[in-house]
Amino acid sequence: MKKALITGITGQDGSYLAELLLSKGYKVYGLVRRLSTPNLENIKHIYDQVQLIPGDLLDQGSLTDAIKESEADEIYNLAAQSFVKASWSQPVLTGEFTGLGVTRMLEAIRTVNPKARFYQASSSEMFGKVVETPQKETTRFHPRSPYGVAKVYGHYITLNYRESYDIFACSGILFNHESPRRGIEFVTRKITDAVARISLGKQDKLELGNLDAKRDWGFAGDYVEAMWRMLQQDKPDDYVIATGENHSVKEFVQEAFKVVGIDSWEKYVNYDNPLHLRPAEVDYLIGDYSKAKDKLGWTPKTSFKQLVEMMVKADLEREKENK
Ligand code: NAP
Ligand code: F7E
Repeated sequence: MKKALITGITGQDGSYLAELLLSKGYKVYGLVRRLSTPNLENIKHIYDQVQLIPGDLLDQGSLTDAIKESEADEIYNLAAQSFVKASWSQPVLTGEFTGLGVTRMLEAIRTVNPKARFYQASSSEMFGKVVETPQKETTRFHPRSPYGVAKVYGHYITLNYRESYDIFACSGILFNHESPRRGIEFVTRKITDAVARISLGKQDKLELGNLDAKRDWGFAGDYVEAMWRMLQQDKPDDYVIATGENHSVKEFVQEAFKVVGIDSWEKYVNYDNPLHLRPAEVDYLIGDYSKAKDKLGWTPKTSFKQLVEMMVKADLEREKENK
């Protein structure tokens, strides 16, 4: 039986990846940090099938112990401070978790089990102020936030451990991916939850920032399959994972309101709210996933329309239950 360790198992991607690996017969371990109130909502349905190990990306000893205890063949580093906006108010913490945390994981692998395969969650935020369109593995990085900068560091330290120590280390450069398990502060969930609440008469207005930014949005459930495929190859490499299609935040809003039968979305939405604008914006992202298609045989399965509908319907169900 293969063994896998997932950092960030309680997050959106960690929970979908855990489901996928369990379905493939893996023994799944998840690293969880200590919180005063445990955050296990995303994994409550598989809680008794996974083994949780306490640890924190800030604490080298706990990472070393987790790799020893799990004896993992595959290690997926999904944990991070992942909210771009928060990275301006907590830039040092973001650097510690999202940047140096990767080095701590790689050091733990190097000292405990350098034969383990490693996946690093890199991000399209590394392209930031894009220098070419669509963005691919060879596109030069120009990050626009402390988060993006920390991810560039994580990306290159992963490459460096591959070249220095021959560790099987891969980076997936994933474009935005969403789901009903997306954190509520990210724009897609914020919109779908508000649309559900507005249609049920529980909320009047939705406050947003910049509606013109364009993102290449896919479904998280499709993207974790690509992570797993990267670690099954003969050689470690880096891959862009995307849909090859992008939409503006405004289009996402329109599509979400359509799901509940509201065409006049403008009545319910305030935008350019300074609270939700960023010191530097990433205006336009669209990924070229042809390398992943050729080498991994991976393609996205869920369309933009299906994704929006899935998220609005899940929030409607949730909001009906939370009377
Ligand atoms: P997420 O939902 O925000 O999950 C982040 C996870 O990291 C949570 O389980 C969180 O645990 C954990 N974590 C945070 N700080 C930690 C620490 N110091 N020690 C241990 N665990 C810690 O993120 P996601 O959307 O699933 O994304 C997964 C990864 O992919 C992240 O690295 C993200 O930056 C990257 N990424 C995401 C996207 C996207 O569109 N979703 C695109 C590209 C890259 P708690 O439950 O305790 O908070
Ligand atoms: O913003 C605009 C905002 O916070 C998307 C993370 O998973 O994907 C994610 O980062 C866009 C931006 O995601 C609001 O200005 C407008 O242009 O949902 P987001 P993100 O910043 O793209 C990348 C790939 C990651 O790696 C990250 O971990 O939407 N926007 N109004 C807003 N955004 C938010 N959050 N809230 C608003 O009210």
